[in-house]
Order: sequence, then C-alpha cells, then structure tokens
Amino acid sequence: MAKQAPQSDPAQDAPEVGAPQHAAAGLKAVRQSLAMAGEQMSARRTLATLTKVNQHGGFDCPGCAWPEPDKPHTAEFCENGAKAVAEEATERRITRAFFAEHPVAELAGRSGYWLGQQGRLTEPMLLAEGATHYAPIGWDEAFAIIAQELTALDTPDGAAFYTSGRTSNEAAFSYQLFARKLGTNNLPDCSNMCHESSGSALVETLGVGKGSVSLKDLYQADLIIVAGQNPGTNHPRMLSALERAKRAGATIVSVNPLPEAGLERFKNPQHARGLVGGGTKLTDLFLQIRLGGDLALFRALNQLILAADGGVDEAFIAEHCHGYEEFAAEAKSTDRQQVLAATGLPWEQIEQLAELVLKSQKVIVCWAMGLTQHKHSVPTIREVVNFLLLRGNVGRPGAGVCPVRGHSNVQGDRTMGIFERPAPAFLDALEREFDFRPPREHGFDAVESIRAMRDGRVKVFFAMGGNFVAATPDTEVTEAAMRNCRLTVQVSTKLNRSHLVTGARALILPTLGRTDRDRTERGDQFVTVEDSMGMVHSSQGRLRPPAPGILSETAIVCRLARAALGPADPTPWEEFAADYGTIRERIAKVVPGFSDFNTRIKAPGGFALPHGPRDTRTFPTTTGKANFTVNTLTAPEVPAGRLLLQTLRSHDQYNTTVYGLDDRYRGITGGRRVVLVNPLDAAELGLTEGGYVDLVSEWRDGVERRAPRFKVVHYPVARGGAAAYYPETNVLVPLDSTAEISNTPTSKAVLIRFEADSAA
Ligand SMILES: Nc1nc2c(c(=O)[nH]1)N[C@H]1C(S)=C(S)[C@@H](COP(=O)(O)OP(=O)(O)OC[C@H]3O[C@@H](n4cnc5c(=O)[nH]c(N)nc54)[C@H](O)[C@@H]3O)O[C@H]1N2
Ligand SMILES: Nc1nc2c(c(=O)[nH]1)N[C@H]1C(S)=C(S)[C@@H](COP(=O)(O)OP(=O)(O)OC[C@H]3O[C@@H](n4cnc5c(=O)[nH]c(N)nc54)[C@H](O)[C@@H]3O)O[C@H]1N2
Ligand SMILES: [Mo]
Repeated sequence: MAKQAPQSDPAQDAPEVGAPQHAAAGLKAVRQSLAMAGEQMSARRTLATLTKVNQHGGFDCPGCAWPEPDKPHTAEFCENGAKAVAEEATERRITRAFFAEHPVAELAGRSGYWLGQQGRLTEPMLLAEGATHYAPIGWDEAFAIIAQELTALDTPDGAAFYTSGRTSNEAAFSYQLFARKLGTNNLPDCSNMCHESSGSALVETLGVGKGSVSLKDLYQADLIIVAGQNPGTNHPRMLSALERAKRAGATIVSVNPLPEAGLERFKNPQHARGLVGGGTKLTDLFLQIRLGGDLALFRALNQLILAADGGVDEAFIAEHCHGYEEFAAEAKSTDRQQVLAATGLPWEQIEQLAELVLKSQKVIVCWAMGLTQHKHSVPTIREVVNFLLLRGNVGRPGAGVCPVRGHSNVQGDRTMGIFERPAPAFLDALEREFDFRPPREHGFDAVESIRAMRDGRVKVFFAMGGNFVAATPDTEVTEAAMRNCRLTVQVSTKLNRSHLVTGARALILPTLGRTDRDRTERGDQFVTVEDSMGMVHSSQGRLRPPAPGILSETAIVCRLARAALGPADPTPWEEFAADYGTIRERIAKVVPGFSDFNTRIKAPGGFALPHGPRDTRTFPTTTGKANFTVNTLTAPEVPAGRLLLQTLRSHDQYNTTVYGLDDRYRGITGGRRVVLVNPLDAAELGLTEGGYVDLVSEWRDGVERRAPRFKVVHYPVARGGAAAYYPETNVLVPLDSTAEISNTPTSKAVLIRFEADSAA
C-alpha cells in the first residue's frame, strides 16, 4: 500500500553542497524513478502506469512535450517523467476531513512541497465569503456560483480564464469556445511566461509560431546547437535523441552560463551500455556564455558567415527571403568589443563555432527558457532565425528551428485557440461553425491579468490547472491581486498555493489527470495532445480515478458553459461532454490541419500537423517570405556590486511542484534556498561560501523585493550572473519587468544585490 503523507512539514531548508556531476541518467536515474513511484503507490499500480507511458494506446506523459519516437521503447519515460506520473497517480487522497481539520490560514503557511505530498483532490470544495475552512459543495451548486458571479460582471472582460499546458485539445477547444461565447478573449496561459517570445519571433519571421523540425531531422543533422536549455533535467528523453544524432555523426554545441551535466554526457538507461560504463559524450563544444549574451553571439556568427567565402545560401535567400540587405548591412558592422562584453566568450571560441557552422550542411538550433525569458528575447530568437536563414537551414531535412516546449500540451492548447490575441482567421472559422460573434478585441495575457485583478478590472479568475500565484512574477503583488477578486476557481489535480490565496469566495474543482480512466455514459474516452514537434496523438488513462464523481476537464467546461450560457445556448455541451469525438468533429472544421481528425487520430503515433516553412518552404508571413530582421545589439547591464539572477529548475521539481529537495546533477541536496555564484564574483562581493544572505532585487519602481536566507554556493556559473530556484525567487521578479513584444516576465534576468541574512 502507499505510504501515508508526511504529517510534519519537512521542507526545512538545510542545503548541502557536493561536487556537480558530469553525466546524466544511468542506473541512478532508474532507481530514483522507482523509489519515487514506490512512495506514492503500490507495486502493481506502479507497473500498470509506468508501462503505459508514451506507448501507442497508452497515455501521454504529463511531464514534458518532447515527442515519442515512432517505435517507443518499452520504457519510454525518464526519471522525471516517472516522477510526474507518480505525483499524479499517487494513492494518497485529500478528503473533506482534511479541509475540516486544516484552516486555510494554516495551509497557507505550508510549503508547496508539503501541500503536494497530501495527495489527489477528491471533491469540489467551496471557501465561502469570510469562512476559515473549505467545505464540500455539490457540482451543480459550484457551477451555479460561478455562473452567478459571471452574470454579475459589468462586462465579460471582468473574467479571466487561465490555462496551464496539460489541458487536452478537447478540453482546451471547449474552454476557449465557452470564454468567447461569454464574450471575452481573456485567455492567459502558461505560455505567456514560457515560449511566448519564441512564438512572437517565429510568427513574424517564418509565419508559424512553432518548431520546424521532427525527431528524424535531429537524427540527420550535422550540427545541433542547444542554447538556454537544460534537457538532462527538463527534457531527459531529448538526450536519447541527441545520443542517436551523435552516433550518426552530428556535432553538438551547448551554449549556457552553467555547465549542465545532462549535456556533457549521457548514460542511456534504456540500453545496457548506458547502465554501465561512461556513457556517451554529448557536447563537443561548450560556450559558457553570460546571461543574456545570446543575441550578441548569434549576431557575431552571422557576421562571420557573411564574411566567409560562399558562406551564404544565395539561391535560398533570393527565392524565399525578405529584408536580407538591411540585415546584412547591420550584421557586417557588428562591433567586436560589444560582442565580447555581452557574451564573455573568447573570440576564438566564437570563430570555432562559426567554422563548425560553415562546415555543416544541416544545422538545428534548440532552445528553451534561457532564450525566452529575457527583456530582449524576441530580438534574440529573431537573430537565431537570421542565423539559420543565412545558410538555408530552414525547410530542408536535418535543419531548422527547435523551440523545445515545456508542458506536455502547451503547444496544442495554443493550436486550439487558447490565446489572448487570436488570429482573425481563427475567429472567423469559429464564427462560421458556431454561429456567434466572437469578441475581436485582444484579451489579457498573464501579466496583464494580474494588473487587471490588482486594479479591480478582473473580478472572476478561473484557472484550468496550474498554480498561478506561484508561477507568476512578483509574488506579493500577484497574491494581493488574487485576493482582490470576487471569485477564484481552480480546476486541479493536486493542492497548491493557488487554492490558499483566494478571492472573496473560492472553489476547488478536482479533475482527472492523464493517467486516470475517463468514462462517460457513452463509454471510455480518450483525449488528444500535440507535442513539441507538431505531432498530434491520442492519450488514454487506465487507472481508477481518485474518487467517484470527479469530472474530467472537458466535463467541467461543458457543464459550466451550460450553467453560464443558459439552456438556450445552441452548442451541444451535453453531447460534447458525453462523446469527445463530437468535439473533434468541430475542431476538424475550425482548426487547419485537423481534417478527418477522428479517423487520422487512430493511426499509431497519430499524425503531423502541416507546417509551411518545413514542408514546402512557404512562409505565411506578412511579406509572404521568410523575413530577415534587423535587431539592435543589446545585453543586460550589470552595475558594480550587483549580479544578474536567473531563476531556474532543480532536478527535483516540476515547475511549482517540488518533488524533493535534491538537485542531484548540480550536487545540491537537502534544500532549495541556494544561490549559485561564481567564486570570483563571490570574492569581489565579499560573499562567504556556505554563508547565508538575502537576495534583494533592484527595479526602477524603487519597491523593495526581498528573498531572505539563501545559502551561497560556489559554482562554475558565467561571471556576472547567479542562479537560484523558481518559484522561491519569483518574489524578486518585478511584474513590469517583461520582454519586449512577448510580455514574458524576465525570469532569467533579475538584477540583485546581496544583503546580510535578515532571518539570522
Ligand atoms: N523535470 C522537469 N521537466 C520540465 C519542467 C520541470 O520543471 N521539471 N518544466 C517544463 C517546462 S513548463 C518548461 S518551459 C521546460 C523548461 O526547460 P528549461 O528551459 O531547460 O528550464 P530552466 O530550468 O528554466 O533552464 C534554463 C536553462 O537555460 C540556461 N540559461 C539561463 N539563462 C540563459 C541565457 O541567457 N543564455 C543561455 N544560453 N542559457 C541560459 C540555464 O542555465 C538553464 O540551463 O521544461 C519542462 N520540463
Ligand atoms: N521565476 C520563474 N517563474 C516561472 C518560470 C521560470 O523559469 N522562472 N517558468 C514559467 C514557465 S516556463 C511556466 S510553463 C509556468 C508554469 O506555470 P503553471 O503551469 O501554472 O504551473 P505548474 O507548477 O506547472 O502547475 C502545477 C499544478 O497544476 C495542477 N495540475 C497538474 N496536472 C493537472 C491536470 O492534468 N489538470 C489540471 N486541471 N490541473 C493539473 C496541479 O494542481 C499542480 O499543483 O511558470 C512560469 N514561471
Ligand atoms: Mo514552460
């Protein structure tokens, strides 16, 4: 049987520091996955779940969005996928007795780790106005309360509907339809804090806001540059793909302020050779770049390519590109001193990479949050596109852009219309199919939603998954904003902080996860998801749900829609909730690429969505061509006595869900309140190794943002930068410190100073 949840809160923070590792996965990873699963569920349930992850006919791993190979390995999951599965498939339960025992004020003092350890939510709960405890409520009453608060709004724009990226295509499509029928485009999502910068840059330059490569392309590439990403922890199955690429002859370059173990070496736990021995060396060249130096790096590469004989693919540019002349003029005049200062790299290393590029016919650039969460992220990613276009590395096998997505269906949710700035063509299609006038004004993204709640313009906040208050920046401001609402609603699998920082009234609606069997009166249902490479496939859970009566996300949306829109609304919400195939029929009519959805989804592995730039070198941009762009060369400035802090993930967390207190590859155990600093910077700043300090962020509004008591860890980070974990450091990220154009919080660039430990 599953062990009891811990009663005391074990999140005492006493970090210990050992040596960082130089290889990822291996036997230790296998042991870790089984140990974590064993704490949460019985051996039989463990076997029943882990053998179904990412298999045809099984469920899609709720971990990351990395695609499945055509022939999945019997253990097509990774240590961290297994943790994500165990977190959801746990046999621990939160019942009404738990809420009767613990007042909200007490729960709000618990760590996120403790909250997550309590188990799956089982019943709808209401926190009534002025109440100290959540109390059980029926589903119909819960929907009636939401409908009543929505009806009481002066305008539908007084509500915001957040989505985290695990929501299925069917639930997401129904959800955006409901919000738009209600009359608002306020559909913020986790993408706003994640890959929005990638979407903004790629839509403008290539016409499609998604990656242009498949797994096969990775296997065929000559050169793969991995910039601003830590796949060993966050996309471990990507290491298998990199290993395969490497064996086929690819060169791998990593660009990162930290030497990440997963990129150095990989011991593939799916093969005997990975369980014993040294594993495969992955990175051939490591560029230890300064935080925010990537724009300068790619610009310098472009300058070198332009200067090389035959460096440029002239035929491709002439036929397919726009804006080359202006771009080339700017790139040729790049100032080397500026590049050296911004990147902190020796010029010879940049030249070395340029030589590799010029030797390669097929180049792929992969990236994640290290490129997207900076003030100048959109220009940076545009410059990556310039880099690829220069040598025709878009729209041919083995080459292209590869933004590696986070949440397992975050890309699909956007395809389904979860977007505060929907394309007019999408709204037109929705209008034709459902015969109503969708609102045309843009809605609020995540940051704008917080401002709107703070200012009283949004009064009802509804979250389809996620942990909004912990994942968003400026924790104090965000929490005050949530408290300023009339009603906050969280559709969730697990308890988290967003259930405890609430509006005047609050609802918790428990829901099914990926691993759970979803049976309606018409029989077992499956859902569909889209991975990071535009493959759509089905996902079906098999486990008995945590409690009878828990509704799927789709059912919750449909029943809420009926309650709020009334019996006269012509959309067949009841039909949608009973048979998800009827939703897919509508998706097929509204969303390009989904024709014959219900038939094509039956193919093992699913089907690929069309992608003009990848498939036919057609670029649906405003110019009809692939656009070169001119990007002003900038990099963050770090005044003396300060460092630039990046907030990142440890090996033992999934975003705001903390699985444990170890960051194995980085050699940190038993605690999370650590700040990684280069020993030379530490010496200059007078920081003692192992000592405790407060982190204080500096921003133009002069407001003090402080994160107390972090242990100083000497670590080989690039000079001028520091690193600490999210979400503990979100309190330091100013709400208004966002990326140009994409409005993504600058979670990888927070200017901080160090002060004496205020808790000492
Ligand atoms: N196990 C696990 N898997 C996950 C998640 C998780 O929390 N846990 N989260 C999921 C989600 S939603 C996402 S978006 C992804 C996140 O995946 P990642 O983007 O890999 O996650 P981060 O920990 O934010 O790591 C950012 C990496 O970028 C580097 N970096 C930071 N700043 C810069 C910079 O200026 N330049 C360069 N070149 N590098 C920089 C950091 O050193 C770090 O290696 O993972 C997904 N998968
Ligand atoms: N400082 C800083 N802040 C960041 C980042 C950073 O790097 N630094 N990264 C940003 C990024 S990339 C992202 S994507 C966001 C993540 O933001 P979110 O997606 O909002 O946060 P998560 O922690 O992934 O959400 C976890 C919660 O989701 C619920 N959940 C899990 N599975 C399901 C499900 O199947 N259905 C439903 N309904 N609920 C479910 C559980 O209750 C769990 O507690 O955070 C962002 N915030
Ligand atoms: Mo993300």
